Amino acid sequence: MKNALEQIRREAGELLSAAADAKTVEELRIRYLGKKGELTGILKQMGSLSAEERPVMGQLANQVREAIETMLTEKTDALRASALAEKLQSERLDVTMPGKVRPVGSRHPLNVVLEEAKEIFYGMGFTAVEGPEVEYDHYCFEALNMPKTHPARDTQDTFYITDDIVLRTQTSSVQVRTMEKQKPPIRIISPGRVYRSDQVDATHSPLFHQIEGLVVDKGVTMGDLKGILETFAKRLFGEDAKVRFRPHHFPYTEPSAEMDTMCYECHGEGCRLCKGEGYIELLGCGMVHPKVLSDLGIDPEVYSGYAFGIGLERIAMRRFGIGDMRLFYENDMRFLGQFL
Ligand code: 2NM
Repeated sequence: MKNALEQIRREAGELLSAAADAKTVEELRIRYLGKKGELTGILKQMGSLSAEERPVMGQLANQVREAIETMLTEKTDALRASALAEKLQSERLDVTMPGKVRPVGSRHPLNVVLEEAKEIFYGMGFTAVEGPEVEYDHYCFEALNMPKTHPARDTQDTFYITDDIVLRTQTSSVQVRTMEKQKPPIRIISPGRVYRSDQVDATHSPLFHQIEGLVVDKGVTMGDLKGILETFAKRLFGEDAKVRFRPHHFPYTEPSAEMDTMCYECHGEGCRLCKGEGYIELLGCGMVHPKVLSDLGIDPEVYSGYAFGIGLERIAMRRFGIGDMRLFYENDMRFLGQFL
């Protein structure tokens, strides 16, 4: 029995030192110390021993048990320690490594100018209104005093979806929708995408952006229109900006005008950029045509209004000195990254 006990201690020691994981260690614990384990098996045979031998063997058996328990604990600790060491090694963080460069985005130049223009108009009491880009012919043309046969409806310039539905060519459609729903006073801007069947070049694109404005109230005059637009130009281009108004024609305004800003290249002298004029066209505007108002149920004898339309691309080009409109749509980071 003494030999058997020593054999167990030796064998358990060898197997434990070879054990490579917690599962094997647990299997060995059950094999040697469990209820049906080898040590228990030996202890069960103690009954057959003599009275002198029994305490000696009992003591030896306890020593073997303790020895195996110690080895199990040590092995478990060793396995835990090496697992931890491995984890620390594999998850090691080198805080001295250079950081990853994450490029910071910037606003699109059209958004920069859009936000600026909105802020300027908000400051003058306007509210922004949006509307559909796919629009009924009625809101885009008919309600703006351009019946089917009107020359301003040159089919070349419009994308037709059906006979009655178009891609809006200006955001005036949004203003018509507003006048239809809301009674004066009205004081809105309508920024948004517009579409025209234009050939792409440095100053044309089939998709571009507009901000239109509309004010309808009692006693609104052309003087109000001029004041608002001159203020807008000064806020946008600087207090020294000079503007001038020229007579023009739009079917939906009467009288109509175009507003120019003094050429930023020659300061009014006349040069190649402004074609000798000293001024460059910035926007169209006018007093809302009485027929447009009355068709929408607004009495032109009581109310009057002014409206204007500004191309966002044109403002951005002038503001940043951009020579070619196509740059706005090409998503070239070398271009886009310049407008923070
Ligand atoms: C422009 C120029 C002049 C305009 C007119 C209207 C409406 F709906 F009141 F009739 N909205 N926008 C207008 C007037 C637009 O763009 C160059």
